[in-house]
Amino acid sequence: MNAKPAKSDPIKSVSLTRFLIEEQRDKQHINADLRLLIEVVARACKSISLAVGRGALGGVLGSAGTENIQGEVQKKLDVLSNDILLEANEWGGHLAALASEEMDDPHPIPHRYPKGEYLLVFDPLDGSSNIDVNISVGTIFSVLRCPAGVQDPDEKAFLQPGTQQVAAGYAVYGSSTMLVLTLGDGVHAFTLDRELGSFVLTQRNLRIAEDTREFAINMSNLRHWEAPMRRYIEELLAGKTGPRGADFNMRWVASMVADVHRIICRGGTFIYPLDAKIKDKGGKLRLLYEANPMALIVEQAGGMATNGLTRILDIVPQSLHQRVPVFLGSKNEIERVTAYHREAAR
Ligand code: P6P
Repeated sequence: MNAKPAKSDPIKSVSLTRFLIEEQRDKQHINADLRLLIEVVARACKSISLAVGRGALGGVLGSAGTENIQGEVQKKLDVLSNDILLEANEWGGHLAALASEEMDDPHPIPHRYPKGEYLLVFDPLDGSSNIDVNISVGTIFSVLRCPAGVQDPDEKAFLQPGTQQVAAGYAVYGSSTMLVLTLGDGVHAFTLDRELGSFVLTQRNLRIAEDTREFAINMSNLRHWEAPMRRYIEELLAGKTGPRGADFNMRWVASMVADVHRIICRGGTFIYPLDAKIKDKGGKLRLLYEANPMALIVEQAGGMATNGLTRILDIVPQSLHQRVPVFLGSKNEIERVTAYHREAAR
């Protein structure tokens, strides 16, 4: 007799709504506005998951024929995901402004709606180069408080170090759609129950193993890397007979959300270092809506996140779309590769 697939028992299972109410009422970790913000973002991610999941049937694959401030060709789903998040968050009264990878400047809350105390900054669809080939993509978001007394937040209001984040999370649109969230007290994962139409808590307090034998990096850039980066990777590639005395495995999805999710689930490192090609830009990944939210999540799960020299969350942003090198994941490996960079810098 085949075992029946375990259905999520709606009585025993904890929905995202119930989890957030308990975080607000029982633990006073969040207030009603932040609870509403997270629920609204989660609902928007459900809509994005539907659009992504339609693939070629949804008529939204391929290029939108426009470029964003990054100089990247926008996919139709980039623009659609951005619009979904804007529309979902404008009217609730919980935000003072929004900012996005896909928009040059912050998006003000229309005057017809009340404003709130929070700023939301997001990458609406990270890894979008993978959409047309059906590889996992995701949404990354970060929540900051609007500085006191600022009525009309401009770019400057967003330029806060990552330690100021009150929440951060990502949705990964993979074989299942998951929402991974931190409110500053651990990292928790929710899986979208498509029949119930709601996110159900499936893992509490995720922890990243301090040691790992798995690394994620785009090896095609090896010839462009700085010496400490080449030293670190060459030691991993040398395996058992090399200085590390162990064999290592490599992954690279080219969707930060997918690579980070794997690390949250089973350990590992994700590295996008400075290289000669992107040195003048300061790096590949964006600080405010990729590096910072992922760094908060990784640290909350017991991992580490640096730019090769200093803690990512301590960096004071100079501009909305600022880029940084990213080294994150299993603590002992990130400590080692960061030590190599600091040694070289001395
Ligand atoms: P490369 C996707 O465009 C992204 O911003 C991250 O999600 C991903 O990790 C990285 O860029 C991939 O970069 O140079 O390997 O295409």
